[in-house]
Amino acid sequence: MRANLLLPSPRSRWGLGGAIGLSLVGWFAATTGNTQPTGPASFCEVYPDAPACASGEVACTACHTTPPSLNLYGADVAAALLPDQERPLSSELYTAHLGEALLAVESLDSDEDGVTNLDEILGGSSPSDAQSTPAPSSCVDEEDDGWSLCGYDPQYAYKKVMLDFCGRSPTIGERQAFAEAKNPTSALHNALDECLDSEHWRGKHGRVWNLANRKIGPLQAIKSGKDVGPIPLADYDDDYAYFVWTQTDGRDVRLVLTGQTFVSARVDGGVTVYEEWDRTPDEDFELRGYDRYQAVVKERRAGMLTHRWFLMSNTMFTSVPRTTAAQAYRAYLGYDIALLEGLNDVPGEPADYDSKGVGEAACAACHATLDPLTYPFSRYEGIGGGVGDSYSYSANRLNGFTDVDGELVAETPEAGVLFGEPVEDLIEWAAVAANSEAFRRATVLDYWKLLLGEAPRATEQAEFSRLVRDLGGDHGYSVELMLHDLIDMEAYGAP
Ligand SMILES: [Ca+2]
Ligand SMILES: [Ca+2]
Repeated sequence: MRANLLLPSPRSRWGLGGAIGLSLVGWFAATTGNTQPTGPASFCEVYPDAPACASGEVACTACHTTPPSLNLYGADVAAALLPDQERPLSSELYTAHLGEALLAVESLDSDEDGVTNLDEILGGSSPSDAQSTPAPSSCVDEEDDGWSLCGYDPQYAYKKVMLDFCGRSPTIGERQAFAEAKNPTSALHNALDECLDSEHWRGKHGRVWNLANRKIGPLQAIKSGKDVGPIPLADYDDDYAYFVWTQTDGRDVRLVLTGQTFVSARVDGGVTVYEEWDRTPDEDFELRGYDRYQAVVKERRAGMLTHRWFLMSNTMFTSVPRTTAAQAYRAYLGYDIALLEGLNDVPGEPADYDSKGVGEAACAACHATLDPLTYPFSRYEGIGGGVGDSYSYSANRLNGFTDVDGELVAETPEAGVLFGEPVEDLIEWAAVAANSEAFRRATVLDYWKLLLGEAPRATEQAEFSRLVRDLGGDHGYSVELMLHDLIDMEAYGAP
């Protein structure tokens, strides 16, 4: 029965199968074109400051049109890669020699637009598209209307802080006061502190709240609680409230993945109040009823990864919930496996406990990463189907799937592997994730894009990398401290 209860097209929104299948056919058929899963990471080891590497790994489109077809640059790289060696190359040879091939084609102009491949890579344009060339520096060092066009401008930064964080332009009086401030830096940071408390920034449906849209994937039709939909299954207001709470008031942003309490949001006199709460599943059931209660016991909670909405909308009816793990990897760590990002093969995987055929060559590359990434999620119930209550933790959950997925599914381990590191369960998975550079990078990138409208440019890589590093150091994982640093950066305050 479980496969028949369909929700409003969630498959098409969240389903990975199609995308992975398509990409992987390309990936593997492409061995003649010398493509391997290690390519994107190797590229970024050679060009760590390339804008295309802002997320840690370059997209496969750096070398491909649609895999397996190589683009102009990819074709030059392939030709320069051990040209005397028989094809297809082994992955060892490929990995060992890709760097040399990249260097060998740096001085070429693959797309004949007059700019060398190296200048294009570092300048953030495509070495394979003649229409794409590095943007000329917009900085002309002269004064114009009192604005410094090059370098950081406190007046400009102040106006931007007011707009970005308070949602309004400063009044004439405020601008005057800022211009006359003895210490513009501290005036700027005072303004930021005030605006960080504004409804525009941290209120219900404010900017931080909306930053969670892609992570949560709200669907009003199946929402429970306030603004209930026709088929109430879970209340994503829990997820939004929890997210905003982790991002504000100096809290440790790692709680997104590691916290074991919940948060509610209520609007009191026009101000959104976030309140942490901690109830057992039974207590929450008593208080909020079947369609809203959070069913995972405290010691098995891993922040937003075990919230009811997340399990409902991702795990749904599956035994080995790959979509859930893929969404966690993409939403919180910045790696989209469907785009062949963040691949770390685990030897012996995929074992294919649920008999989905993922061991076949066309699937194996992604699933050697994705499946061990997924096992720790397999003990959390989705929509019915297992052995316990929906959205709860059940150690022997997979026993409830042997009739559908075969006897072997019950052998699926709970232990898995994330970033090459073995983890016993989802609690350890979440800890490894929360302490990773990938998580810091994804967190900073969210705010960078929110405030600057795009990923870091070539010239901004150093500032971006500093924020990623300091979030785990000087900022003590506080988003607000990170933002205080961000508004001091040239990327933010140079008009
Ligand atoms: Ca070129
Ligand atoms: Ca170009």
